[in-house]
Amino acid sequence: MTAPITVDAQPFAYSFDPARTALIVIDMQRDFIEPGGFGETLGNDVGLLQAIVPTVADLIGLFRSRGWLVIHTREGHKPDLSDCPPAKRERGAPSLRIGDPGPMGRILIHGEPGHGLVEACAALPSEPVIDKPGKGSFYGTHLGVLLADHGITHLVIAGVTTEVCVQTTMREANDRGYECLLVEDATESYFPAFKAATLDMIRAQGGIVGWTAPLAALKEAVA
Ligand code: C5J
Repeated sequence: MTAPITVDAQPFAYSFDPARTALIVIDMQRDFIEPGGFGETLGNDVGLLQAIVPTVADLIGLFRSRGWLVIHTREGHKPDLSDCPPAKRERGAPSLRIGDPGPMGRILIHGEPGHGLVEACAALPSEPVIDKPGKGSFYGTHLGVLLADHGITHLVIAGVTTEVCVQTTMREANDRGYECLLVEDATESYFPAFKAATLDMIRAQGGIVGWTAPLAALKEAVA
């Protein structure tokens, strides 16, 4: 065990042992963040998400500089859509559906340009990338096994979108016993009110889902 680090967080201080902690960077994909991808086909303004890319890259850099574990996730589906429930593909009235050809290749399909991570948040060859068919990062993936293999007990979480894949993953992790810290300015939603509500509900009732803190608080704690 290395010396624990304590972050000034809400609803109270968050302590973690770096040797037992992983950063999970959720779905920093072109399909959510750049024009022409899945996010925009759903009618969203992707500019809000673009704004946090430097902060997420900074957070990734902090973990890398210390040699701490960084894990990335990507939401997407097999080219034959066998892992995409029709309910997910057919719901609503997007301008393009999952699997349709768009400006960045087929929407949310493995291997297509839009499915990739934005350049500033690209994974290093040594960093695990979890491909997930759902909103949560544990459903249909080997994330749980990977974390167990590394002896991970604590997760620092970032990425998009706050109330969808980030919150779903944090809830899945919390139910599995992980102590989770969401980095407030390294996550974003297409809907500012949804982000604010998610942060509130995570740390309500004594941290019922976990903790939140800005990146500056994490940096100060590790300095
Ligand atoms: C969404 C995600 N919003 N990564 N996916 O559909 O949050």
